[in-house]
Amino acid sequence: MKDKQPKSNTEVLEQGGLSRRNFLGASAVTGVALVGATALGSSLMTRESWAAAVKDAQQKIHVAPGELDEYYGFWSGGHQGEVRVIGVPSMRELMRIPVFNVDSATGWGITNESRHIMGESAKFLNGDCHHPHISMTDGKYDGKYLFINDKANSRVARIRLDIMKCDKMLTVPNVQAIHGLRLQKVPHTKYVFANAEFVIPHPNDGSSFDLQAENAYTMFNVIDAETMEMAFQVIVSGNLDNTDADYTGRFAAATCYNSEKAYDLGGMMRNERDWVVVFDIPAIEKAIKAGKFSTIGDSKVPVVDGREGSELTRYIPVPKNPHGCNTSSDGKYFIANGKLSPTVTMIEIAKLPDLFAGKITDPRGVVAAEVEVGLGPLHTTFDGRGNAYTTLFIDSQVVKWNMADAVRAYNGEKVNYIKQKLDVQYQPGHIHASLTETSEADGKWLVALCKFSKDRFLQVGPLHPENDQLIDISGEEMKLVHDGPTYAEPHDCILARRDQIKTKKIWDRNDPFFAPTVEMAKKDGINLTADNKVIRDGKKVRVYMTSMAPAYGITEFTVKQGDEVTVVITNIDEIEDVTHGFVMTNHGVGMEISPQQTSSVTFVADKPGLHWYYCSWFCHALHMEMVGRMLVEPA
Ligand code: CUK
Ligand code: CUA
Ligand code: CA
Repeated sequence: MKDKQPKSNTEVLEQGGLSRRNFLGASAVTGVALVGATALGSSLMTRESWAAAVKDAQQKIHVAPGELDEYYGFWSGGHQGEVRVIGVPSMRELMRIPVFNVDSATGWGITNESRHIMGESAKFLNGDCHHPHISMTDGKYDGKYLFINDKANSRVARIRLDIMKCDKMLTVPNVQAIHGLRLQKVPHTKYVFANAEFVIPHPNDGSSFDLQAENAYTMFNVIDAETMEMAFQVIVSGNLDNTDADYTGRFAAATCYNSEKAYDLGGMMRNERDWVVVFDIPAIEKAIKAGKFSTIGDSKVPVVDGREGSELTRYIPVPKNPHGCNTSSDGKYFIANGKLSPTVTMIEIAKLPDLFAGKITDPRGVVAAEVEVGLGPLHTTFDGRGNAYTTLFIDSQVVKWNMADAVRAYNGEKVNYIKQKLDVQYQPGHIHASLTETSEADGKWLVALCKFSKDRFLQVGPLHPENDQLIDISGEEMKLVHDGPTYAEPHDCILARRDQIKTKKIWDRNDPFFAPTVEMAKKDGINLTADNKVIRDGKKVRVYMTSMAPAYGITEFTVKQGDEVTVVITNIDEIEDVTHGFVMTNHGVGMEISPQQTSSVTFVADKPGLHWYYCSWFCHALHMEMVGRMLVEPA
């Protein structure tokens, strides 16, 4: 049984062509056989006991008005670019955190403070985020930061969870498309691990399309989590999809679906096995310390070569175009999800030191089990009780399987490791159980993030919402308890206990978020919490004002046509829900100024005339009256 080559389901793909309907139809046949072999408890339930179970589950998710959710959920906003904060189990949306998008309400991407954080990449108006992950200490969430990737523009951003704002953004140099992203768990999140997906030529100077050449590669990127600067990069063979880190602090692993270095679908599916690449982080650090690195072009980032044969990495063959890479919460396994193979591969982390030391010579020797779970396994999550839950994209199911039983079955024992298969609606990608990425996985809630949705919600035109389904996993059986429509496209989410996230109610005046603006004011001799002053500096005009409900400190000012105007507002209200806004009509300018915050925005006063500005957050009974006028004198 060991090392058998499971039947690839690429045939399924090929038979059905690429039509999604055929795709699902063809797979259903194979799916039936699998389900039949593993008779499910739920199918034996009576209608009455089913109804009672549903009612019980529904009561569990009911969070009454005024009551608080048990968990903070952070949802990726996908190619919409933001992060959303959702209460679990109510699935109520609590907040949105703009990151790789432009946000009209808060002025993210418009204000000077946000553009300073975005740096040069502020010129991009789009993003594509996938993987939100919370910083950890000793394998548990410390609630400090949340990190997220931008595949579209090769960026990684950090969100400070005390204020729920993005405070750092880094464009990863020398690579294209940051996809997989995970954090070092132990001893703490010193590093952010970020996979660059696409193979490109180096130098990428427009002289070559060739991906097979020696100088065509992609890299595993390691970022210092505190400074948000690049620590180092590792050249890999093939490409990189998803990644995760272990609980010893030594290893990170990543899946590769394009070991072929192909440029098209057929080519990328040629090999029956691709691989998981494992990185020995301390060994890489040591090599860099010893000066064994190079650099690329103008970049100062140390680059080591971790391609097949390197001492710094190991390549473990796994079938076929693997996707998700998940560390089990017991710390035992890296699990690679087969995607085009109906299997998951369990890589035994405890054996990796021997693989690196050469005591195990065949990389497949670290495979603890490779078991069939169903068609199109994409991602796996854990309940802390020895069970794993894998999404089956093609079967549109979540399969619950027991890890210890899977290893026994792989070693030839007759045990049924499949515990349950639950239909979801449909085509699930990521899956996430509460606290699953930590040693505290508590096995209470499971979110299955389904691609699109059909016949589940009111019709909203040709574009369908996604469907993030909430499943109760606290008992023996998974129970679907809630359908959560979401906008394009969460990919992934993360749940933390509410006591693990500590937020500020009002801004600290010394917050680094607006420190550059405070610095500018200081040079202008301005006391931001008291002064209301217009300062002219050649063609530049800086308007400093306070705001206190329901009035701005300055209600009229005059500039000349063509002036570059910077409006700096400090909200001196100290009551926690009195956020003000500033909108200059017909200038594309709007922003949030929460209590004790300073916000600023710069625009060109290019239209002569009188222009009203107004407060955009409903701060007071006289909110509508919170206005002012700018007079632009013709040049
Ligand atoms: S990926 Cu989208 S479903 Cu970007 Cu984590 Cu798997
Ligand atoms: Cu201030 Cu509305
Ligand atoms: Ca492949």
